[in-house]
Amino acid sequence: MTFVPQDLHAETLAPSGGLGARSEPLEEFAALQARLLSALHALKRLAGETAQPAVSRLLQEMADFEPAVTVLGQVKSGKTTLVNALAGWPDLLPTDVNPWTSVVTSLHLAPGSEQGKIGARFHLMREEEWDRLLSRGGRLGELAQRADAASELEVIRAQIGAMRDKSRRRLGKKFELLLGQVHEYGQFDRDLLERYICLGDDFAAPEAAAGDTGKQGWFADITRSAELFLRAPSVAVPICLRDTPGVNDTFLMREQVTIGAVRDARVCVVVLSAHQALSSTDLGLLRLIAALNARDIILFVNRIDELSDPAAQVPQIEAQVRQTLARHDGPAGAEIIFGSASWATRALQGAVGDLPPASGAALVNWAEAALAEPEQTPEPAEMVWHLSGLPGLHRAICRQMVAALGQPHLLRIASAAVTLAGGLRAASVVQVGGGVGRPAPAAPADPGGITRAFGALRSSHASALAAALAEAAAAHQDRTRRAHAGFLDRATQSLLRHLEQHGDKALWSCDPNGLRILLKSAHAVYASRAAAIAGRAFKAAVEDVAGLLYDNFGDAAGEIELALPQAPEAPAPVALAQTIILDFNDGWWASWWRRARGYRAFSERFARMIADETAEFITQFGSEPPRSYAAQLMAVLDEILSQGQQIAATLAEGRGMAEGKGISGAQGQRQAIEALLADLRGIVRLCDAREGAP
Ligand SMILES: Nc1nc2c(ncn2[C@@H]2O[C@H](COP(=O)(O)OP(=O)(O)OP(=O)(O)O)[C@@H](O)[C@H]2O)c(=O)[nH]1
Ligand SMILES: [Mg+2]
Repeated sequence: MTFVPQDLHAETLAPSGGLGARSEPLEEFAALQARLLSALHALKRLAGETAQPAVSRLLQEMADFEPAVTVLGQVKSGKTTLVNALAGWPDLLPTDVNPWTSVVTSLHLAPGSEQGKIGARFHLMREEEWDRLLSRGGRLGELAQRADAASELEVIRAQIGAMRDKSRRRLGKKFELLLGQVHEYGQFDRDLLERYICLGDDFAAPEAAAGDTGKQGWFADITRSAELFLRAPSVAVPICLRDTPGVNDTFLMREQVTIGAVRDARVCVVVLSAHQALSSTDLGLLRLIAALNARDIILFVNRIDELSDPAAQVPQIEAQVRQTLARHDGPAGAEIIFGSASWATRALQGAVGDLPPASGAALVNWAEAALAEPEQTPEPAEMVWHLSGLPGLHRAICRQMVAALGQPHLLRIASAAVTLAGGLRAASVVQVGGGVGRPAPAAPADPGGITRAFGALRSSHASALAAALAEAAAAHQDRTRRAHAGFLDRATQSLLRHLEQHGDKALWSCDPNGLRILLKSAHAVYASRAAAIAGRAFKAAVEDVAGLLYDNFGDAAGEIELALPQAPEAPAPVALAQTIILDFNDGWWASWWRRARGYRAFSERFARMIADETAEFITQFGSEPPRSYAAQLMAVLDEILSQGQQIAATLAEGRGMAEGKGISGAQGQRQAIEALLADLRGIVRLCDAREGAP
């Protein structure tokens, strides 16, 4: 057997019939997805004019589904190299010591038999975003304003200023015009990517004359996001791979961008460098990891090729990473995979013969530890690929992708399809009437009356849910405020103790992570309450819809299986990860301390200052997550009622059809619907079983 790395990659991410292919979760998912798709097409054929648009909507949702994997992590840990290797495309995105990634880049990979770059879209920052970063009113601007000399914030202010000057100088008059633009290309190459997504090392240095738009990094500092569209034989279903800038404590420019990118991420790969894996200096990254949902995170410790003795060092690094995570309230039990994107790249390029000597020695050392029993001499590239950790990472990603995204998506669509098919079956009962031994349907309903009745249901359920969620949100705000007050209180107590014991000469500092932990648990309480409230509201709505259908269509309505949707999970409280002034313990704090010393009512001033510094953060945290989650939940409720109304229309249509169609035609239709329903229920069961699986 000749080994082609690309194919091996294809087998792991998207098995195409090779060894162990059937066990791959993504492969099973793709098969189930195909089955649901053909059932939906059958449903569309059976549906009358009234029900067809609803089926088309489900088909559209199937077509739009694109699970995403977000790669984040330490600066220069090899995120981009890893993203390329995951895509099976070693030199796709630019990686190097310089340039470095400065924007969130989404690779939209669509299955295809041949690799191809089919388009690129770049969003440039909007005026407001730029302003928010730079202006005095902006968060960073504000932080920088308060910064005293020699503080980290001074560095940020300098960075912001340099960036603005550089962009303005370089782009000249075009600068204002460019803001907010979207640039689209039918093709892309490395030069184009470098112009938009990489900042070079000439970052603060003088640069080329205005008009030279071909240079690396030309638009990078005003680009907000990049989307690249590709065909890849390595994927079984459309997938989005998202590369993000490194999380770096002193380079806050991109913090908001990265936080925004992980806000809704359910599959996060956190990349660390083996030689300095997660120390307590990685505060920005630790904050982000701690704010994400623990089960959504997979850790990849990269660059083990740079270790002198990986076999011995890997277990030590793992212990140290888990310890650091535990200390920072992070996911200490998360899956940790060790590997080397460098080795993966070599394997993909078929260039494993000329590894640098140190890397080769590390490989041999790691092979002894990682390969349980020497296999029957695998091909070198195959062995390197295996040792690179990529197959294990693929598996973990696929598992997580199917469990967190794929399976709930199929379950939702299949359940909606069962309801629609049940509506069709009921319509056929209406047509057949007593002919198949069922009671005759109730007296013909008045369509205008049904529409009005649904209108009334919709508004009463919507206002009930909105009111209950508003109450939960108010309780959340209250808990948030109390957490804030409790934090201030404890911090002040601790300050007083410090003053008693050490006087005001010794510097004391205040760690805001206690506040974050309190807020995170407040958020968890809110999320589970809101989900429970929504669950009850959904159930009540489904019951009322069933009642309304029964009142209008009699026993025929009993044929319908109304789906009871689950409340979607609340997004992780990633806003907690943003840097607040208290995160900076150096310059500004020392100087505040110096200035404040000797003042009376020291602790009072302290409490006021901390309260001021955290007020906006607290207000925002108290209101924003409930607002966005409530909108999500209200949309699900609306869907239940639309679906009910849809079915009423289908039933009314069935009654109309009864006059035109013979009984045998209706019975044939009924048999086809029965078969389809059985298939759809089978799909629902499979999705449900998976949901219950660990
Ligand atoms: N030795 C070794 N080098 C690696 C590995 N992965 C990446 N590199 C190198 O490290 C440098 C940085 O890699 P990138 O992939 O650009 O790292 P990054 O994390 O995306 O960097 P930023 O986006 O700037 O934070 C490049 O020169 C890569 O070739 C690895 O596993 N081992
Ligand atoms: Mg990068």
